[in-house]
Amino acid sequence: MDRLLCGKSLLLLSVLSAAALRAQFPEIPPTVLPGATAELDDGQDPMRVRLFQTTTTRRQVDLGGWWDFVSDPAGAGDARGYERNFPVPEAQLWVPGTWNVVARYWNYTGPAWYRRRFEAPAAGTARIRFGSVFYLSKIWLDGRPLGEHEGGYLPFDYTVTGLSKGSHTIVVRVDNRLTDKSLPKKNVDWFPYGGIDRPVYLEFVPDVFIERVHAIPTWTPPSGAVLKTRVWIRNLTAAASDVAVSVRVDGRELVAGKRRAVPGESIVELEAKLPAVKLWTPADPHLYSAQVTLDGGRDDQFARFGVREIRAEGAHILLNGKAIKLLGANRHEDHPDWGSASPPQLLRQDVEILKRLGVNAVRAHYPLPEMFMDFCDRYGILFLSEVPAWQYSSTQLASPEIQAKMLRNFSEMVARDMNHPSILTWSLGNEWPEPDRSYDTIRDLVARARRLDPTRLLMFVTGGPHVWRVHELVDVIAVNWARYQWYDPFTTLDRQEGEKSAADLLKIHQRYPGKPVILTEFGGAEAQAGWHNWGNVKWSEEFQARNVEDSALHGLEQDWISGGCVWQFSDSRSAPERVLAGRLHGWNGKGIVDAHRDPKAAFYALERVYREYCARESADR
Ligand code: ADA
Repeated sequence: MDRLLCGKSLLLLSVLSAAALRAQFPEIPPTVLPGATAELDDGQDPMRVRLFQTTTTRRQVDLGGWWDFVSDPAGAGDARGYERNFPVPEAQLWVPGTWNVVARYWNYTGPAWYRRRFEAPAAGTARIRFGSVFYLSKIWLDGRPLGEHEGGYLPFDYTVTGLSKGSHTIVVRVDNRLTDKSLPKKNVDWFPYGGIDRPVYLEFVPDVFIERVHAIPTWTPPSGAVLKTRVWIRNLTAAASDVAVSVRVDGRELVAGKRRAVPGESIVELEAKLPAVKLWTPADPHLYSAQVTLDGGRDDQFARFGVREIRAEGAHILLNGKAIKLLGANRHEDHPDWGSASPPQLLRQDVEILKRLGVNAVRAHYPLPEMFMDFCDRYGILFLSEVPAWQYSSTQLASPEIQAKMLRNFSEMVARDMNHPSILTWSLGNEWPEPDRSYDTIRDLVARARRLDPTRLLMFVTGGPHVWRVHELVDVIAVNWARYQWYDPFTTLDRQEGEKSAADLLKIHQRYPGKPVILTEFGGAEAQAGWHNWGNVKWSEEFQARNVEDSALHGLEQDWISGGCVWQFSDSRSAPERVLAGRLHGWNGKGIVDAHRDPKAAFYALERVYREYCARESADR
């Protein structure tokens, strides 16, 4: 009885202090308000992919907007040649977008066809770039095949030579069915939104052009840095040529030189010292802009970078030489109105809500949009990015086909995101149920991934507090942990249960005292937004708030845990075939804000934990 009363008054206190907190932090940036059409501060990228201008030389044509759409459940379109004979459209759908937010196609998985006509303003060589198409795509221009691509979340492009000025038609066949061999696999715990779900555009390029730029700074304490600029040059002609490559940083020429561009692809490097740099930190995320130019203006590309150093030392993660704790959240690309195709305003709104929460780190199960990463760079949020190799069995991990997909995805993720100072870790996947059975496979994957980016911390995420042998392979031990097991039907916030899972977690550190541990997912309790209960009752906002708070505090109080990320930021839709006890109407309801971003009690509880931690930290300094 006493315990109950004590529990009630604690609960009352936390409700009251949540109210006090609300009064204490009433300032919500205006752009957080739903429906606000925020001007993007640096939004000079007219293609709305990045937060900054990417070129001054290329003429670009946005291929977003209304596309003709037809679903093809019987898979008849291939035989009927829809690429040339597109049938009467069923609908016009917005690109970037997904058909799974349109009532008629809400749960549709299968093939579907998109068509758009566009005007090329000039003749020439053009690159058509898709930010992401989920999941399988086949693309035709004027009835001729451009290529096929597998996998969402990452960009791909086709170069078209001899494009004529005037009208053209592009047709895309998309199929969002997942299988046991796809990445992610079928029955994954998020929705396989089908469609052209990130921006698509065309740009004119010269015959010798810049394909990609990596600007890789190395900090030389106390205040200098060396910038290595790696440039991928594509030469479409049959002859090698010498090109003048120059690198300007914040408008000033840093280094220039002649380099040979052979037919096909060449990778050239230029290195120079950056004197007196300002470091990138979460509190003061200073960014530099690098502009790479070919032959004094024949082609150019911009990259953004920040100078900071990340390394693991003993049980700590050091950012610029200082141990950091992650005050993080997991985020799915998901919203009831847009599915996986968040418009820029939503990306910005989410980042601002996360900042208000006090977050300094975000993790996702797959690469998030480039603009989200740009926001992380600008707002000082670290990012933990992952290959969507979610819960593969040992049989799946043993498959060479799956391994090849994982490594391809990893290298595409590094290729796209190498420049972001916000990227803290790369993860090869999540919660493989028996990872020690795949020890040799995982060791090889880790070694091959490390070669693709030796500068970042490498890990894969394990589920629950188990001591695995494979932990010895990674730079950071990543554990998904909740003090109270949500899927146990008798879960209560019982002290003994909580102590046991904390003791199990400690065993990992005792076995690997020289490695940092992070809680890649913590909290992990579902709450029906708006349902309150005074007791420790599952599904109530109060239950979730206590669980999240307890797990977060545990991660911050142990010196050997470098913090973690709450599971999860917002409620998200799960795979259509996923039927689980412990689920709200097919959604994953563990968001600390609901799917429309309205806060639950857990949001305020975690905000208090994160802000009090920061206040203590700055007082100690
Ligand atoms: C795991 C998994 C998440 C989610 C979560 C849950 O931790 O990594 O993707 O499925 O469980 O809600 O059960």
